[in-house]
Amino acid sequence: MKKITAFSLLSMMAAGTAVAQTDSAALERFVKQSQPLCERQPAQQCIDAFWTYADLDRDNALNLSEVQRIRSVVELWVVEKGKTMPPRDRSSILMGIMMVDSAGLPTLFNNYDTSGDGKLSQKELFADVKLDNRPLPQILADRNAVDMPATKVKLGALGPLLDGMLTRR
Ligand SMILES: [Ca+2]
Repeated sequence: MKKITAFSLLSMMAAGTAVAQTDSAALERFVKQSQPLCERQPAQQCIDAFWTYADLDRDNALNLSEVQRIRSVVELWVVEKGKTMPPRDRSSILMGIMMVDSAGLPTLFNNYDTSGDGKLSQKELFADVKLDNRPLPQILADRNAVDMPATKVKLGALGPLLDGMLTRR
């Protein structure tokens, strides 16, 4: 009896690892496919690609567990890629995860979920960004396209960091 329990525990753990590695591989594919699209195509295409990747239950919105999953998968992916990733990219992603964790992902989620229905729509996520036909990174770097005061409020504890990041550009 004990053996069966240990075995099923082991296989559960193995299954868990397999799922995690598949998740990380899926993220790798998503990043590779979306990078050229996000750099060159109108922002909406990049957002739609992200949504297709992130919205697991296909209800057109992201719930907290979908967002938490992305956070975990990104961490796993960075750890797995390890030294094959440029150190600067690696440390900025890990720094991002640390910042999100210190602010608290559920808190950030609730700040963006302005309707309070537990789901994040594209509209809510980009409520403070004036999207146009430029690629998303260009829009996000444009102070006139991003409502900074509103974004700072939503980022809460991370708000002050936004100034630092912008002055470094
Ligand atoms: Ca969803």
